[in-house]
Amino acid sequence: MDILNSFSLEGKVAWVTGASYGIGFAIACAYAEAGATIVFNDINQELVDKGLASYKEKNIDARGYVCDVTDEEAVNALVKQIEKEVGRINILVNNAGIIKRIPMCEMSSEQFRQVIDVDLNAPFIVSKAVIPSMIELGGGKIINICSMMSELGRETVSAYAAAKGGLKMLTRNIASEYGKYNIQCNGIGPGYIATPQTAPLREKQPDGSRHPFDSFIISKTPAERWGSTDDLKGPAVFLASAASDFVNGHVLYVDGGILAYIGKQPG
Ligand code: NAP
Ligand code: GCO
Repeated sequence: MDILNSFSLEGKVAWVTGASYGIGFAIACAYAEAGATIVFNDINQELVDKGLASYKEKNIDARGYVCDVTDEEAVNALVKQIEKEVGRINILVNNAGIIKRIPMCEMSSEQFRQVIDVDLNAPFIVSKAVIPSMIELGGGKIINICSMMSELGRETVSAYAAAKGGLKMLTRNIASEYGKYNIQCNGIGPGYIATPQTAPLREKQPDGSRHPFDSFIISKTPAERWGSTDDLKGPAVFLASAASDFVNGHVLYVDGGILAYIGKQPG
């Protein structure tokens, strides 16, 4: 296979969870450009319809389904429906996620549990639902959307960091347990990306100045900018394609260098 063809996703069915917009949407668009058939879900019909319209604007004939990824029964039913209506799933991206920014001692155990449920339990549920069919197909690709918080902590994101740290280890464990079936499970660890999820961290101040956290991230990023969802497309196609068939259990950080950098010196 020549090197460019090794990045092709022609003939593949890719399911990206929570992909009506944001990072999931960008990854799905990249997969469509690489030749894959796109399937996505979101938590309600309004979001699915919004996503379908967005994909249509890009001439992508995506299939959208309403499904809460924390609901194991709904996920198992959806996998059967996708296999019947579209085909068996070759590529799964566990993208759906939430964050609650609350100081830990002010966070209720229910709030903590909600984040763990979406960001960690759901990737377990969805991966478990698709792996048997991937084994029958002779292999597959699972990509878990991890985070800087798979490696680092910060104030107010205890649940999210615990979930994303766990997701890194779930990634490694799926790789370990199912690599013999030619299933590669890897993670993408986006840095700080401009999406609705991080909008509160970038809001302009009343005086028009930058949000303090915005300035902080610029000082912690060698690239001196926030990432865009476009920055994730190439790495996501690589991990979904034959080009990465011997890459397994790896978390590819797409962070502009944050994890390598102590931070800009003052002055
Ligand atoms: P986003 O804008 O909040 O989008 C997340 C998507 O997941 C939304 O469509 C959301 O629907 C959906 N979702 C949430 N809970 C769900 C559930 N139970 N079932 C089905 N869908 C659900 O987030 P994003 O910034 O694109 O991030 C996508 C992923 O990347 C997340 O896992 C996030 O943790 C991770 N990440 C983001 C960044 C960043 O800087 N943005 C960096 C590193 C990692 P609703 O609109 O209903 O919430
Ligand atoms: C936060 C941000 C981050 C990003 C991302 C960084 O509040 O610190 O939301 O958690 O979402 O996970 O990689």
